[in-house]
Amino acid sequence: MEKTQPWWKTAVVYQIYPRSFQDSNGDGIGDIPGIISRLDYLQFLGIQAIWLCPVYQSPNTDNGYDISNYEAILSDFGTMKDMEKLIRLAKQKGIRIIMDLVLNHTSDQHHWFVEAQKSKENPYRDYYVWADPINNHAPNQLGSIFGGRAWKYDRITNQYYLHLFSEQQPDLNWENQKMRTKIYQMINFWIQKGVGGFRLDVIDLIGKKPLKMITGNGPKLHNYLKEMNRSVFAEKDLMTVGEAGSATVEDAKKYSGPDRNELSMVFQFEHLAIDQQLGKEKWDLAPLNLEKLKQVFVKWQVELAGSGWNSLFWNNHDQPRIVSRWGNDKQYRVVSAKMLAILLHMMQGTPYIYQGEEIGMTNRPITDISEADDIETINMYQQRLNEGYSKQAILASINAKGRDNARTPIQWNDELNAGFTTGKPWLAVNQNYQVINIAAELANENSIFYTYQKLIKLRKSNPILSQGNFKLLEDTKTEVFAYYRQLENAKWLVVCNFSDQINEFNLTDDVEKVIISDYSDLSLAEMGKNISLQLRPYEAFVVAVKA
Ligand code: TEU
Ligand code: CA
Repeated sequence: MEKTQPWWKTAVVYQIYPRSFQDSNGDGIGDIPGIISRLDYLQFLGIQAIWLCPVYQSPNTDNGYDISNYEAILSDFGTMKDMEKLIRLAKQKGIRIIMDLVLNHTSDQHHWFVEAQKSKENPYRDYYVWADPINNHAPNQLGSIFGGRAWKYDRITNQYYLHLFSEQQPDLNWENQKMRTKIYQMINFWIQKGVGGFRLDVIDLIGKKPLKMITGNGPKLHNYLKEMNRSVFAEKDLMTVGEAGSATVEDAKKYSGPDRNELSMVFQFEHLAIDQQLGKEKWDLAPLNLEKLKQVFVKWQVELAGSGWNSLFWNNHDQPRIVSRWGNDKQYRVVSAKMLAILLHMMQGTPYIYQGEEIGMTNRPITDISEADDIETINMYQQRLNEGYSKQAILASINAKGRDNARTPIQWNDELNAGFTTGKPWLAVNQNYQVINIAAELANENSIFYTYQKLIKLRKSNPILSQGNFKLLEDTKTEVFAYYRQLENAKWLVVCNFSDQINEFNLTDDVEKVIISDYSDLSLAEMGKNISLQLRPYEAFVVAVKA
């Protein structure tokens, strides 16, 4: 057991996608003054940090993940003054701002790339990844994550540049020491502004060796992270979380091991790959396999304990809404959203709440591609049409997995545009806002919101959650996901019915106290030892039991 824990081990982080959070000036785009106006709400929810998706200057090919100036704020979002004010006012409320660092690539409009394109001799040329044609073709078959080839031909210099994402997102060359130094200076610029940490976009890609077809987990990846740590993070009480889609448990230990001096933790995606066909793309849907989901969580919980740190999340701005994905967004929306929250927030790690998750916001289905905004979705649609898929099949994939599902405006109330804007929202508001909105949640003491509020409080005040060990109950029905957390004499039992059916659960412990439950009428009196409980649809509870 650790004596003094870093703050982020008992923290819950709230993710804001600024474009969709709160508009303050009627242009239909969420902005920094809008976030400032909602800090009271976030403080009431109880979170300790905000992960703010990119707010830097950007032509918005990929909604801010294509940065043209790391040290300027996109005018749609406000000014640097607004940003400084956000950092200051949030801090006064005990909330730290975690900036999103996109270090694998820039926008093609970043002045480094504008220069680099001019000639092979330009001093910025080597900041990016260039290669000669082979037999008048791209150097190899490497594909872009957003579709098509990852190499783009440049006529002026007769070379190709690498873009693992869109053509407008050229990849930075991390082998270039000067470029790395500039990046570290930029990170220090933000540290001096008083931010609480960083989320590092696709950080597993920076060690790429594209001519050898290596993208994730390249040979020098961890050297770069150690150098970055020495140059900027060391001794500064910052929280750092790297997005690492390729990370296995062994990799995560390297990134987040207590003696490794790299990052606080990583986002791994193994649990979110379970509903896609093996070896295929996320669009190739497969039903959720609950046994597999349990195995994955158990593996990460048990194997990272003491030798790394987990991030815990169901959602982000790239993922569909969890209540629509693995809960039930119709009859059992409220109770299934609470079950999913309880299941995740009782584990060891740092939980992340993606905006709107705390009120059970749902996916937003579309009937025509013209309703889509996201570049990944639009590119995939074109590509699959060319490959002969039916429109209907492609739209079904988009409605299940498309990134716009999570990007619709936050539903604040039942008024015009859900209270998000007085103008025309950049992306249509989900039509269910009259039923699902924050004002309604706050007015109802049994709402999803108050479950999240309570979970955040529990984590802050119960070391068992941050430090206790984890053990799965093996002898349950597949649909029942149950585990113990234990720290010295304290022992908690977490029981979740991951199903819209009634399921039996045999209680073998002496129950002392109910910690939290998703049905408000759960009674301790009915919870004797060796009793068979009939768990209701999506019923979840946590009880303290005799150790
Ligand atoms: O996402 C990484 C990434 O690879 C995603 O594109 C992911 O594969 C897919 O969207 C979800 O299945 C990060 C950012 O989170 C994303 O928003 C950016 O588009 C991307 O990097 C490029 O910067
Ligand atoms: Ca605005």
